This record gives sequence, C-alpha cells and structure tokens, in this order.
Amino acid sequence: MYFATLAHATCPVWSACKIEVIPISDTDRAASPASPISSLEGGEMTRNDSVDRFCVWINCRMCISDAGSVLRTGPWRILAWTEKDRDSLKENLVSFKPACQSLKRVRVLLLGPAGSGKSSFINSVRSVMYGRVVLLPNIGISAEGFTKRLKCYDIRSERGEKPTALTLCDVLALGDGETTGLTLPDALAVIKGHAPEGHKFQSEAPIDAKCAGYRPEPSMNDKIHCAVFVLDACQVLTYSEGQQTTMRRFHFELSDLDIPQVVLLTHVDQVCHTVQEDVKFVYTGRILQEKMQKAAEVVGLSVSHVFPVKNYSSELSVSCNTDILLLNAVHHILQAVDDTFEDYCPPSPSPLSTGPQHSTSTPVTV
Ligand SMILES: Nc1nc2c(ncn2[C@@H]2O[C@H](COP(=O)(O)OP(=O)(O)O)[C@@H](O)[C@H]2O)c(=O)[nH]1
Ligand SMILES: [Mg+2]
Repeated sequence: MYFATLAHATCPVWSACKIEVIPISDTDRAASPASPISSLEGGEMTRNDSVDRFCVWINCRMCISDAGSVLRTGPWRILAWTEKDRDSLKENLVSFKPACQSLKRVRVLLLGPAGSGKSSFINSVRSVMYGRVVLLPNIGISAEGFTKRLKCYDIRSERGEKPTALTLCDVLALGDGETTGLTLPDALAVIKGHAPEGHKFQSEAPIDAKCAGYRPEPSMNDKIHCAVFVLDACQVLTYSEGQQTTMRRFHFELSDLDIPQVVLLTHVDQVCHTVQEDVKFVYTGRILQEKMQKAAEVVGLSVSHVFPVKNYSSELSVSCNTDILLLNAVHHILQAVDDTFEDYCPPSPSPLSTGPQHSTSTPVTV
C-alpha cells in the first residue's frame, strides 16, 4: 500500500505536480519521516495515473483534496468526527454555564457583510439542536442585507425546551465604508445593551435616548458578550477596501472594550469540492487554509480565532459532520467568553478558597 503526497506544495495544476510515492506501513512511518521510494513529475503522468494514485492515498489516509488544493500528510487542525463526538459537543452546549456567575446567558452578536451567512448560522445552530433543518424567515438575498432589525434568538436543546445559555443576535449587515450598513455607533449601542430587541436600524436615526425602548441603564445580561465576524469564504479575497476598513475598525473598537471576538468562515462547501462532499476534509486542503488566513487578516485577528463552518442552506436534513463543525465553532465562541470574563468576575464560591480575590468589575461595556 502506498501513500502519495504532493511534493510541489504550491502547484495548482496536476500537470506541474510532483508526486512522491511513500511506503505507509506503520513500521515505516514510525521508523523515520517517510522518504520517497519513487518520485514522478506531474508532466510524466496522465490525469488518470494521478487519480489512481490519489485513490490509493484516499484509501490509506481518508484524506483527499481538489486539484488546485494541496494534499497534505493529514489535517492541520484535529477534530473528532463520530456521532458520539457530535452528541457530546451538543451536550456541552446544553449544560454550558458561563464561568462568570453573574452572567446568566452569553449574548453573541453576528457581524458581517450582507449575504455572508449570519442568519443562516443562527438557523444552522438551531437545526443542529433540533436534529432537523429549521426554516426561519430570516434568510434572503438583498444587496444591503435582508436583516434590518436587532433580533436575538435563544438556542434551545429541543423545540419547547428551556433555552441554553447561548443567545445569537442578528443585526443589519456591515456596509462598504462608513455610509452604508450598520454604523459603529449603532453597533456599540447594541453591544452596550442600549438597543431594544426588534430595533429597526435606520441610517438617519442613530440609536440614542430618544429611541423607543432605549435602555439607559442596561444590565450585564442585556449586553453583548462576544462579537463574531461572519465572512464568506468565496468572497474573502475580494472584499473591498471599504469593507475591510469597516471590519478592522469594528475589531479595533471592540478590542478596546475587551469584547472577545472570533471569525466564522462560511460557504466553505463552495470553495472546495472535497469539502462540499464531506466537511470533515475542511482542515486538509491548502485553499481553505489560505482563505482562513485571509479572513484573519481582513478582521485583524490571528488564524486561531477563525473557524470554518458550513451552514445548512440547501439540504433538508442535518448531517453529523456538518453539525460537528458548527458545534465546534459554538464551543470556541463560548470558550472565548469564559476566557475573557475570567479576569473580570469573581471565581465560583468555594468554602475552602482563601486565594486572592478577583476584580469584580467587568469589561468596559459590561
Ligand atoms: N452553500 C452555502 N450557502 C450558504 C452558507 N451560508 C449561507 N448561505 C447562503 O447564502 C445566502 C445568504 O445567507 P444569509 O444567512 O441570509 O446571509 P446574511 O445576510 O449574512 O444573514 C443564503 O442564500 C444562504 O442560503 C454556507 O455555508 N454554504
Ligand atoms: Mg441576515
């Protein structure tokens, strides 16, 4: 049995690829870094030859890639993909309680350009929990974004059950520059908890004390505890300067307020055929890795803050691996909140605890 890798890692076409054929028996792999026993230049192969060899590789390692992507020796991030893993991720969300005791629920604000998949992410997380694809009337195509109001969605373990500690909040899309879409002052009013549920965003009427339902003194639980930038993997290389400036500006201001932030990269099924077939290959190809790097750059965060997801957009039933990718993103969002609030909230009461007291203040806005 042989294991084939692309030695010419950046080459986007078969004809320019160099294939190395490496023995893959356990003893060989354990003994030393695999050394090729034969090496072929792509130009020497027919397309069928290379496909055959990759099939061998697929059988060996369950890892494939598109032409234009790079075959790697394994995923660059590890996720477990069994139903048991999906169920335990789900259970973790159901039983999640914020480490900061004064925080009853974690309110997550989804920010991003129109059509990036913010509303679909909410539907998808609900779909995962209900075990069936949920159809909410919040998805639609419109240049400036379909969502015009602040709408917060509780995430329940099942329909009719009591909500988990996670609430996902949808808002008007970010625009191109400062004159369109969600403005920074309006976003900050939402984040600080002043904007009432259902508030309709209007560029000519910024959120202020004159708005109906304005909360002058929001409680900690009215505020936003994490901002999630939602970017479309198909668009991430072509977002305009204006869009990129807006996102970096939001990132800068939110960081100043100590609001944890992560990036969701959606539409990953549309950039890689292999991932379209099965999202468990999401961390094996080079194309998506590059898109994740670009997404991190666009916002100004590191790649470790970026999580690829595939939203439920065309299918009528949920699938285990899509669920896992979505739940994994949710897990990291909740962890980012706990990591941030750990420094602001008192620790859980422990009768034996005599350690130093934490600050009881919270992030600037909270
Ligand atoms: N293939 C695919 N389509 C998606 C994905 N996420 C969203 N969509 C589609 O993209 C379009 C815009 O999504 P929507 O959630 O309304 O974007 P929003 O404006 O950010 O709320 C809809 O047609 C969705 O079905 C995804 O991960 N994969
Ligand atoms: Mg929307």
